[in-house]
Amino acid sequence: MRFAHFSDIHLGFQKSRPLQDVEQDVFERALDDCIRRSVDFILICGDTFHANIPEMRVQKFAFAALRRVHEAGIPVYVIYGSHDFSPSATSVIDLLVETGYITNVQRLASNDDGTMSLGFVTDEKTGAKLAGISGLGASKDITYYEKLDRGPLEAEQGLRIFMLHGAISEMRTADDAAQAADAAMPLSYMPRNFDYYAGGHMHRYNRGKFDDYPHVVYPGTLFAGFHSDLEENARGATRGYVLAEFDDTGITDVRQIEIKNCEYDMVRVNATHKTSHAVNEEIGQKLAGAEPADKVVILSVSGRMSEGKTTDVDFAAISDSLQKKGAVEVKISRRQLSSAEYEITESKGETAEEIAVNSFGENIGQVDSGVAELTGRRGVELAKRLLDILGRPALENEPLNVYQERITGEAMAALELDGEQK
Ligand SMILES: [Mn+2]
Repeated sequence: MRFAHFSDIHLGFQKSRPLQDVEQDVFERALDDCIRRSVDFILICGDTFHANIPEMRVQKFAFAALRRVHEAGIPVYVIYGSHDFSPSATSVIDLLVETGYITNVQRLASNDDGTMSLGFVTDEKTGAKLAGISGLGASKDITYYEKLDRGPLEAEQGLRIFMLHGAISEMRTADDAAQAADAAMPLSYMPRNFDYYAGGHMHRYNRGKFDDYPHVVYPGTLFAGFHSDLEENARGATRGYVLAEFDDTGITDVRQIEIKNCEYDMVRVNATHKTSHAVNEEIGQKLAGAEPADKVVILSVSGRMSEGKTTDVDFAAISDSLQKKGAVEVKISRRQLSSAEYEITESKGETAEEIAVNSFGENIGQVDSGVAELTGRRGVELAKRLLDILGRPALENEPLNVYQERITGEAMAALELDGEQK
């Protein structure tokens, strides 16, 4: 028997048409691969979609692909992630649950004594027992773990799988922490002695073995859900899903199944002690021999120039010329480019996500509030979540007043405020 484990697919993340096509293609090929291998079931551990209401184009191909899986007789078990959950509005996940193409695994109930109980969903064909807790954004799900009554979960017999969407301290590398700077929880928050811990939220493939926690696995994103994921792809990161084999004795094999996405070209230029003119020249030379057709090109320029302004490096022209040569997409990373002649002080960070977190972190000390949610690390997470919500675009044909009301509702829910949403 075998199951496939996915997470952080982030359908709808890509903004340009060529990368949207790759995103769709990768998703469809991955699910078709599962059908071809006759997996017994599929797990998706959160952030299946990049937003709770993705655009119709995304919903259409996702529904079609999941219908094929359903018709092949393969159940799909999911939890929400921090991106596709909404406390105030219906999520596309709820629509897919209604069609019967997927099952939401979370069976969480509050007890009178303040603890919380978690129930199992049993996979009919294999008898595997699944329990899971969704990611709620701003690491709010951690409060569920703190109240979780783990005894009955640990006493359950049979093959047990625990699905989660969150960072586990023991598994997190410094790079992970920089990429998604939210709170991590200790492994001991999970019920012990499950056969397999199916993780989501961390975008890099990672597996660990610990006492009482034999298989803790993060498949990572399928393609990209952060801009930095594309750069990691260009540096050679293998993306795909995890295939786990099991029998009556437990898990017998765990391995990553690679799903190729697209071709990349990574061009790095060290600008240290060079003039802006020399940097332009060097970029030109390095790109002259490049064959960017049908590739995603990542141009990374870093270092402190001796002369000229960072704006003298003509990234727009470079990007144009690469696109004329047929590049699928040109991503320019210049966060670590500076000049001795013109210093600009900015919040540090490589990605928009990091910059936001760092800026909030540097400024949150000025918030004079007795409310714990608005200060410290929790305040930073809440601010990041609000920024994410407020940056969401209107849906196609969505009237302005409906859009405003929806976004206001989402923001109020994130702040845990009731009241007139007008
Ligand atoms: Mn994610």
